[in-house]
Amino acid sequence: MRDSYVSRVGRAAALIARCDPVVYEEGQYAHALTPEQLQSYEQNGFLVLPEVLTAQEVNALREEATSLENNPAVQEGKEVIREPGGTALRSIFRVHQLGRRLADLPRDPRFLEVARQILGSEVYIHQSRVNMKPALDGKEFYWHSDFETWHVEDGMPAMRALSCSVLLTDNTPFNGPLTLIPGSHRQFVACVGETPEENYKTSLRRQDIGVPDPLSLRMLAEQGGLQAVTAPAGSVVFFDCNTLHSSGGNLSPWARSNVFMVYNSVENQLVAPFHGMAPRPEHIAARKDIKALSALAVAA
Ligand code: 6CS
Ligand code: FE
Repeated sequence: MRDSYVSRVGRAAALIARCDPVVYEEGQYAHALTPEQLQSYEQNGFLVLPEVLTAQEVNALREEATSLENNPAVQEGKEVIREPGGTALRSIFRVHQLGRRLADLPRDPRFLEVARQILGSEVYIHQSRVNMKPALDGKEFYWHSDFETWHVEDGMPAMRALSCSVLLTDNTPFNGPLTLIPGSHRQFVACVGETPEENYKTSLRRQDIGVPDPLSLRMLAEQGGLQAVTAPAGSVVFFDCNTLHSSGGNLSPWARSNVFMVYNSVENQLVAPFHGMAPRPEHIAARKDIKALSALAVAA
């Protein structure tokens, strides 16, 4: 398969114009967003929907995430990533297969229909996680494009995936909110440096490889600005797989906990990772038994 987005091949950084649509099938495959919302997503590479979930729904989800966090079997499991330089939990992966409410979440029509509309096809979960960003201790996630990693390390062919982040706590200016560069999804930043073997064992704690160079970052930020998603618990952010984003450390005494569900088109299933790397494990990048998600009869 031709590699349209060559990155981490030792050469200098480069900007490659996106050659994939942002919204597929002109947004006609399903009907969830208004034309204005769809246009805003297409333009910026993300869309914030405030307070989609009720307080009761969010509390139940947060309780389930907390019980996973405190579950000794989960704590010892491969899905847990701890903060760099410490032991506090940073992320739990594959949460949509670990908790009941979290299992229903990707099939909630309020999210699934948006993903089907934007990706213009049936969809499945490529990856899910809860990023806990604990109080006083949650470290940053440096600037990156998820697609750059999913393309190079997971063999995701095209930019036909998106993340749906459900805020389990208020995201404020003080607890490390998700921050995005509007419009950055239109340029693929080819990164410098070679990928070490089993890179995920360190990159999920602190990502040093596959991050954009300062000049490209600055150029895209000067074009699109920076937007922090400060919103109440229960709000939802949809962002394109290639939109540059980061989040700062959390020095506030309140956690910033968000669930991330990554929807991939069934037409965009993973192939062998580009540049001959070994595939990452199933709990980080789904390859087996891929089935299109069916919507729950009613919202979870
Ligand atoms: O490597 C990955 O798949 C993960 N890395 C980051 C920093 N964001 C996306 C994803 O969770
Ligand atoms: Fe990310």
